[in-house]
Amino acid sequence: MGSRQLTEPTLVIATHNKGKLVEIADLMRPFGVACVSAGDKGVSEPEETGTTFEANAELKALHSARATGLPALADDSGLCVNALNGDPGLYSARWAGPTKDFGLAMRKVEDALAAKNAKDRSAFFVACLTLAWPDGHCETFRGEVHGHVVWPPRGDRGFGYDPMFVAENETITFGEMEPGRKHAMSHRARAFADLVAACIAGRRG
Ligand code: ITT
Repeated sequence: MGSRQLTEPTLVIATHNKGKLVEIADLMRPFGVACVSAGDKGVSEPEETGTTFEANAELKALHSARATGLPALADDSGLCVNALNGDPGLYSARWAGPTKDFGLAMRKVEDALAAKNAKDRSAFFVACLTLAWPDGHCETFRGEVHGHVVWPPRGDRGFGYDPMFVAENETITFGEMEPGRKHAMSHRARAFADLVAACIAGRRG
């Protein structure tokens, strides 16, 4: 059976993270779908109780879809560092603490690597995107981008852990990269390309 198509004119972007919101709005722009954020719709942030990126993306998308009566797109993502057994992973947002201080979160990653005297600095970003409808139907897509983490962080573009991540075959961090170039290779862009092919293809223009 094929994937459900997004035919509605308006989509809720089910995130309270400004950096993600900007990226998802950029990626959606060519498809002529009006995007509103969950925050603008007054939707609360659900508790992320899932044990996988997929489960958390579905829980967030369904929460917004049911609260608004509109289809909703959520992203659950994180940075997985191999020498740290995949941490901060699902807890990437939580490592930044209540003030969402990603300088602190990046320092925690570096300190954890130093504590292990780790030589392996390989890491990857994961993004799971779920498109959910108010009737409970979900379509979920996963994207990854592999690379390594550097210290000190470099660049003030992007968000979150971008200043410490260098993708394979690149020399600059995502924090130094022009946004269009990040969108050509990121975990989020890869998941998004599959979502478009499955659920939005044909809508462009
Ligand atoms: P929502 O749940 O409201 O979407 P959040 O920030 O809590 O926002 P997550 O639970 O998915 O989102 O946490 C993922 C964290 O991983 C996020 O806060 C970022 O710091 C980090 N992250 C995800 N994608 C990233 C990217 O492209 N660049 C840098 N950091 C990223």
